[in-house]
Amino acid sequence: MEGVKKKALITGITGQDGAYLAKFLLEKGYEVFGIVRRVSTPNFWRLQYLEIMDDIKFISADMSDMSSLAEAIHASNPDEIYNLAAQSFVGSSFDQPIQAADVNGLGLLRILEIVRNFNKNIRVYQASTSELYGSSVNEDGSQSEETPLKPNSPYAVSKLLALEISRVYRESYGMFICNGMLFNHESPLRGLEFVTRKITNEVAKIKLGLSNQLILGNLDAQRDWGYAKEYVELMWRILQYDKPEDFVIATNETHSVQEFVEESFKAVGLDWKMYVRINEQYKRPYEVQYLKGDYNKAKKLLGWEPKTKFNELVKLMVDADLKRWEAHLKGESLAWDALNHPGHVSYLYRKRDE
Ligand code: NAP
Ligand code: F7E
Repeated sequence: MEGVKKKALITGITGQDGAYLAKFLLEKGYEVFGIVRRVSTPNFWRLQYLEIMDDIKFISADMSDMSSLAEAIHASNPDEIYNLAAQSFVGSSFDQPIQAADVNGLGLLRILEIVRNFNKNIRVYQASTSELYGSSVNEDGSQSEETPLKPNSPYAVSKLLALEISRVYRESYGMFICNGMLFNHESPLRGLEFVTRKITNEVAKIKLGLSNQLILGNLDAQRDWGYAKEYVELMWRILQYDKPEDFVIATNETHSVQEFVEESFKAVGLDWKMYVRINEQYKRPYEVQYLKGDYNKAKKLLGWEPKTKFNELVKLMVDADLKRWEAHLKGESLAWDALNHPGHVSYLYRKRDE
């Protein structure tokens, strides 16, 4: 049976979406390869949390290093590539714009060049983003596949390069490349610097007496927040569709950061106004103020609809953070504790090992 398994290569496998996608594809019977870069503190906590570390074949590579990417693609010889690796924090992209362009924009171009020369039948999923819309909005107040793009951060510009070059390669070389225009999606595996997880983590600490304030920036920004675990299935469905196309994935609901704060404190029975402070440091030089995605195309062609509602998402995140901190207080050893990570991956897959 091993021989008939489909093979997927995931870049960004140690990130939120990469971890959930790896689990989803393993459950679908895929052989899953993931690229990991060398970092001084290993970052496998999400894969450990999902208990899939031993099921993945890791390959050492970096999005800014063409030869390591080529080795990863040649060694895994995948049917599908999911390009999720990115410098994904919009705030940091203002501090390191060139790195964002290199990793997020040129990174995809490197992959496309390798695929074009190696095997044009490999299907490629590109993690695109609602950040591309900037202040652009349809008359009905939503953003869809047709909405003009007006990126207003170095992050969004880097993702625009990836989007446009993927379309050029699709048309020029007949390659199967698809963009998922994903709106914000969150989970207990979300990085702590993103606003949702920053809020739920701090609310859990406040509830348990481990903190007494939550410092935020722009409370008025509105986002279309969905559940990451549901969104990774869409990445797969998009690549199984009979034509390479781009799809908006969203909930078609928008909520402000303040609403997220209110709902989180409500989940633990506290009054948010007692704890929330504003600091300019967390405001951005140029903000995306409002996002609400129209996912009708995905509903029609892929038969998809989001399931988890906003208040359910907030609650499941708050509950997960409460559980973590309660376990921490009991002195339990946790998979998401950075100090508990293995110092290395036990198995680095290389072509020359075959
Ligand atoms: P994430 O948690 O920040 O994960 C990013 C991943 O990229 C990590 O595995 C990271 O590795 C890897 N990476 C960063 N720089 C790299 C490099 N130079 N070489 C190799 N790997 C590198 O992001 P996410 O939330 O899962 O998002 C996945 C993708 O979807 C990203 O491309 C993001 O831009 C896009 N996206 C996300 C959302 C969202 O709401 N989550 C919405 C739209 C689009 P380390 O672990 O080593 O840092
Ligand atoms: O900010 C505001 C902030 O950093 C959301 C990435 O996954 O989704 C994500 O990008 C909003 C912004 O996500 C704080 O100004 C207020 O308006 O959680 P975020 P993001 O910038 O929307 C898109 C779709 C992606 O593609 C990205 O990869 O919240 N906000 N106060 C704050 N944000 C943060 N991080 N921290 C605050 O204290």
